[in-house]
Order: sequence, then C-alpha cells, then structure tokens
Amino acid sequence: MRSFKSLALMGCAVAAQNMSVCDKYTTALLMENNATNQYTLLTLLVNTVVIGNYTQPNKNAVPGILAKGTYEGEDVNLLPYFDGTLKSSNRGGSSGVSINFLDGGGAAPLMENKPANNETSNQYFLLTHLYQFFGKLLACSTYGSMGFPAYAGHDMASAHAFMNLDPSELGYFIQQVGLAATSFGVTEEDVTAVATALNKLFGYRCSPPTTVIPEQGATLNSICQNDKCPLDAMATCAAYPNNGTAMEPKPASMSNGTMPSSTGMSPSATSTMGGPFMGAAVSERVGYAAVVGGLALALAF
Ligand code: HEM
Ligand SMILES: *[C@@H]1O[C@H](CO)[C@@H](O)[C@H](O)[C@H]1NC(C)=O
Ligand SMILES: *[C@@H]1O[C@H](CO)[C@@H](O)[C@H](O)[C@H]1NC(C)=O
Ligand SMILES: *[C@@H]1O[C@H](CO)[C@@H](O)[C@H](O)[C@H]1NC(C)=O
Ligand SMILES: *[C@@H]1O[C@H](CO)[C@@H](O)[C@H](O)[C@H]1NC(C)=O
Ligand SMILES: *[C@@H]1O[C@H](CO)[C@@H](O)[C@H](O)[C@H]1NC(C)=O
Ligand SMILES: CC(=O)N[C@H]1CO[C@H](CO)[C@@H](O)[C@@H]1O
Repeated sequence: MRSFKSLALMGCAVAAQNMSVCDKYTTALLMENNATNQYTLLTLLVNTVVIGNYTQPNKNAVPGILAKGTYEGEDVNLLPYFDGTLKSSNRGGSSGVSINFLDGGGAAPLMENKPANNETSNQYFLLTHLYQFFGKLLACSTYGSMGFPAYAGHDMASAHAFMNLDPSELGYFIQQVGLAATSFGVTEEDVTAVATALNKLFGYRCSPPTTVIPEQGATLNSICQNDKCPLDAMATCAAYPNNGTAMEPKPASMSNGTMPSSTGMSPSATSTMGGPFMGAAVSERVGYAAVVGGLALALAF
C-alpha cells in the first residue's frame, strides 16, 4: 500500500506545464518525474485495472477486469480468458490455446505493486507488457529508456485474435481503466480523452493498420473482433485472418457446461484479481493526430 500527496496540493505546479497524461500524473502523485516513477505509475494503474482498487487513499471503488460485472445491461465475465478456462490465447497456431495468466501468484504480488512473484510466469509477461504498452499510449516521456522498458509484446489484433471479444467486453474493460484512473485523481476530461482514444483504436472491427508502438511500425489493432463490433469506417477485413470473422474460443475442458477450475483460486480470490490497460496513441489512419493534454489522441473521423 502506498499513500500519495494530495492532487489538490500538486495541482498548481502541474497545470502550468504541457505534459503528457503520464508525465502529468507521475508528477502529481509521485513528485519526481523520472523513468522509475513513470513505470510505478503504470504499475499502480494497470494493477488496479486488473485486481480492483487496493491503494489508499482513493477516490472511488474499482471492481477490476477479473470481477464479473455488467456493461450497458449486458453481463460481462472476462476471467475465463485469463485463468485458462478458454482456449483463447494466440501462440501461433490456427486456433487458440488455454493459458493461465494468474500463475505468478495471482492478486497478492499485484497488491505489492509488482507484476508477479516470478519473472518466468505468464502473469509476469502479461502485466509487464501492459505497463509498457499503456506507457506508450499515455505518452510517458521516458518510455523506452532505462527504467521504462519499451513494449515487448505482440500487436493487438494478434494478441486478441482468438477471443472473439464483443462491444460489452471491450466496453467493460475500458470502463475499468477509466474507474482506475479516476480513483487516482485523474480528471474526468483526461479519462474521457483516454477512453475515447482506446475505443477508436481498439473498439472497431477490421481497423486498418495504424502505428501505436513506433518501433513496431503500422500494425493491425482491432481488439473488438466479434460481429457485434462496429465495422471501422476504413475497414480492411481482408488484412485480418478469416476476413475479420472471429471464431468463438472453445473451453479448455470439454466437461459440457461446467467450468473447469484451472487456477485453484476461490471465487472471492478471483474476484479481486483483474485485467489491464490504459492510454491513447499515435495514429496514421487518417493522417491526422491531435494531442490532448499530451495524450496523442487518434481522431478517426
Ligand atoms: C483497450 C483495450 C485493450 C488493450 C489496450 C489491451 C492490451 C493488451 C496488451 C498490451 C496485451 C499484451 C499482449 C502481448 O503480451 O503480446 C494484452 C493481452 C491480453 N489481453 Fe488485452 N487489451 C485490451 C482489451 C482486452 C479485453 C477486453 C480482454 C478480455 C478478456 C483482454 C484480454 C487479454 C488477454 C487474455 C491477454 C493475454 C493474451 C496472450 O498473452 O495470449 N484484453 N492486451
Ligand atoms: C503542448 O504540446 C503539444 C504537443 O507537443 C503542442 O502541439 C502544443 O503546441 C504545446 N502547447 C504549448 C502551450 O506548449
Ligand atoms: C526517480 O526518483 C526517485 C525518487 O522519487 C528515486 O528513488 C529514483 O531512483 C529515481 N529514478 C531515476 C531513474 O532517476
Ligand atoms: C476500494 O475503494 C473503496 C471506495 O473508496 C473503499 O471503500 C474500499 O475500502 C477500497 N478497497 C480496498 C481493498 O482498498
Ligand atoms: C511462479 O510463482 C508461483 C507462486 O507465486 C508458482 O506457483 C509458479 O509455479 C511459478 N511459476 C513459474 C513459471 O515459475
Ligand atoms: C469480408 O468482410 C467484409 C466486412 O464484413 C465484407 O464486406 C466482405 O464482403 C468480405 N469479403 C469476403 C471475400 O468475404
Ligand atoms: C452440448 C455440448 O457442448 N456438447 C459437447 C460435449 O463435449 C463433446 C466433446 O467431449 C462435444 O463433442 C460436444 O459437442
């Protein structure tokens, strides 16, 4: 648990400067705006998105992406994608495989502001990739330098290729990102800008190649791939596997109807374990990017 300087106290110093969302809130919450503290900010944010709020003080409760919830009246349950219940992970084959991403100690290390208990777990790679990716989205000025490693994962379309995620699932995820940010004192204006950018970059089907991580160049980024997802105004479905038509992931255990229990975590333990993500990015999709509060926000229309 950590405590923070009051945002209200820091507000004046921060407001005068033209900083990215990452730099602005690193300064407000952790004072010194360096690589270590920027990475810590992303750790706090992503861990809260995943397991729900665990730091004090906070402005509001956050259920976290691993908790069951609803989004615009639809039930949402993302845990089966993270605990190995579904064969929804892309490891290069023509269909998904089951992977437990809670194998590095689950929620306990996240509550200590760590990604995992060990550096070889699936959990470690997922969480650190999320810190890095969201660090770029939020335009951390030290991204890619010593203390803030560059993103070392796959493009978003590939990473989520076998999940068949729909608008409710994506919306719930982005909502948790917003709740987590708000819980740390991020302003409504900044939260809205980030959520809008996330939705435009990842919330449409068949989106054309766009640069999110500069080192990776233009990549396919649609995370919402279910047929309920809105088709991108500049859709390039042929660039996606199966012309952009997603396949429903199969359960890891064929016990017909009953959920396999692959994590050994109790329902109460799993409900405090959540998912990840935050930010905005640079877009080349229409050759126009506007920077909102230092957050490079893609304007698709
Ligand atoms: C704004 C939306 C989202 C963003 C920016 C995002 C970002 C990411 C990133 C950066 C990774 C790491 C990929 C890698 O290591 O190669 C990842 C992996 C993953 N994401 Fe998302 N994600 C989003 C939405 C979702 C949603 C809605 C789900 C629903 C369950 C989800 C489930 C997962 C899972 C299970 C993995 C692990 C994949 C693997 O390693 O095979 N994500 N995501
Ligand atoms: C703030 O930064 C953005 C992006 O770098 C730039 O477009 C804008 O002109 C800057 N504003 C000020 C007041 O420096
Ligand atoms: C960043 O500042 C903190 C103090 O807030 C310090 O402990 C840390 O070593 C610094 N990191 C770098 C890379 O300078
Ligand atoms: C989460 O936040 C709510 C609202 O501030 C608070 O009541 C609750 O105690 C927090 N939970 C944890 C585990 O910190
Ligand atoms: C990582 O640590 C957890 C305990 O925190 C252990 O159960 C797991 O087997 C370890 N995984 C690897 C890949 O070493
Ligand atoms: C690919 O998908 C798009 C959008 O759903 C559709 O308009 C197009 O006809 C499809 N092309 C083929 C060859 O199936
Ligand atoms: C209703 C249903 O899901 N039935 C499945 C039960 O499991 C077998 C394989 O073990 C499948 O072939 C059935 O389709």
